[in-house]
Amino acid sequence: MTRAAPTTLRPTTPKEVRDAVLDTPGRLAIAGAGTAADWAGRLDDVDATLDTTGLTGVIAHNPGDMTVSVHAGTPLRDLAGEIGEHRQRLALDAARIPRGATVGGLLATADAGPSALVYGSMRDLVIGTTTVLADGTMVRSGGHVIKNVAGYDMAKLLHGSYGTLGVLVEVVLRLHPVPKATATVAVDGPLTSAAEHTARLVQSPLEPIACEWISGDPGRLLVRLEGGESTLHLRVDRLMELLGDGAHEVDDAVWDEHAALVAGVPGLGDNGLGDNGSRDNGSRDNGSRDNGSRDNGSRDNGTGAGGPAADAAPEGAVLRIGAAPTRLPSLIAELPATAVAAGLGTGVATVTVPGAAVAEAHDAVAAANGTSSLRSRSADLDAPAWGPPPSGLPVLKAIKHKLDPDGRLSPGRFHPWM
Ligand SMILES: Cc1cc2nc3c(=O)[nH]c(=O)nc-3n(C[C@@H](O)[C@H](O)[C@H](O)COP(=O)(O)OP(=O)(O)OC[C@H]3O[C@@H](n4cnc5c(N)ncnc54)[C@H](O)[C@@H]3O)c2cc1C
Repeated sequence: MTRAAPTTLRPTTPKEVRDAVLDTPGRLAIAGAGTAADWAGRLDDVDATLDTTGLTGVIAHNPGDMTVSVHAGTPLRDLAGEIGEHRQRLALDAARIPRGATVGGLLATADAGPSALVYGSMRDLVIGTTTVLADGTMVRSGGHVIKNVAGYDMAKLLHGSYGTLGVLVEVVLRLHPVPKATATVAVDGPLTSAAEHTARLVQSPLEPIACEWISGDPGRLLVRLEGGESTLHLRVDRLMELLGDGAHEVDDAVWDEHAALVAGVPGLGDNGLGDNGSRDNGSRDNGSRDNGSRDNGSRDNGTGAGGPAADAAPEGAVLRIGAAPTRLPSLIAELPATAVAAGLGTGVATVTVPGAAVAEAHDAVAAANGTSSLRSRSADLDAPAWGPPPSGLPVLKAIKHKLDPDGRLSPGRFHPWM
């Protein structure tokens, strides 16, 4: 095992992880690539950090079964490159994948991107995990087939656990084919009209992969389609008809602006979609279906270049909120949001609000029967990471107590709940 710093342990095998957990008394932080280090509750003081970025690589890829097992510290963009050779992908397009987010980190933070509308989140894509618990026990759950779970479904428990229940060392994932072609259609307008469009689209046979509204003046709805090279343009034409005047096909680079909003750093995209009203409305509708039919879904695989700068400081505080899709637009309208990326089909949105408004925003989301968590914020902001405690909190506490009775792992992440 290599020690990168006195208090940082960087194991390279599951056994080394177990040894690190057993040999290190006291409290442990678990870190991946650090792309979500400031999400959720701030870590309390710890005695050591267990860095999982030495646990990398594919363990087994079964192209015929469309499953892959990987070491948890593998950056998803690296995995995308390997399985992409077989024209397969993990159908997850979380905004931070191009910045190096690891498979384990994406699972532990319950992260997902716009295509969750069709493919779900990591929760739906993981079919097995191997985890080291606080007492050194190595727990294996699931595997390369779906129907083999017994006892706790650890993969589901670990989804969104923020390193508080155990150290993920291996993850088995179900894969999807890389689409032959993708296209994105945009139409400018406020959130309310975007929500109306989305309500019609998700009922239509067009099967949009993503319906996301990004804020601006007046804002813009982005709709992504996937399909065969010879037929996609027909669906694009039909989609533009349904969306009406002003709808036009845009380059995939528009999703960089979306990713920047999700990271709380709007305006980093280079495609003229900033809040300055200088959108190149329609100019990208170049009629070039060939250009629109990009052939590899590389953005979905997280291999696209660009995305928000890793170290750009968010303006205000970034909250991830979830609510019933029908309730989401009115909920967002209530919030003092300065930037929004809203999944109008999924009900999941990322909003940037002034730091002083975080507690009030949590309350508004809870009042709408939604959930919220704090993502990025400035270092000096003292704001609650989570909203009012959920009714299931005693069950969460009992599970935490069962798996980590001494509270060694990632203390503080669920503050103020536990
Ligand atoms: C790795 C793996 C192995 C599996 N192995 C088997 C197996 O061997 N045999 C088998 O029959 N099924 C198996 N299943 C499926 C089994 O977990 C259930 O069928 C599954 O929970 C329901 O699937 P779902 O996707 O509809 O809901 P899920 O994605 O599991 O759940 C959706 C939501 O509903 C909640 N929920 C689900 N079920 C209930 C419930 N009964 N009460 C309250 N809330 C609930 C969940 O907490 C979650 O919030 C397996 C699933 C996985 C991931």
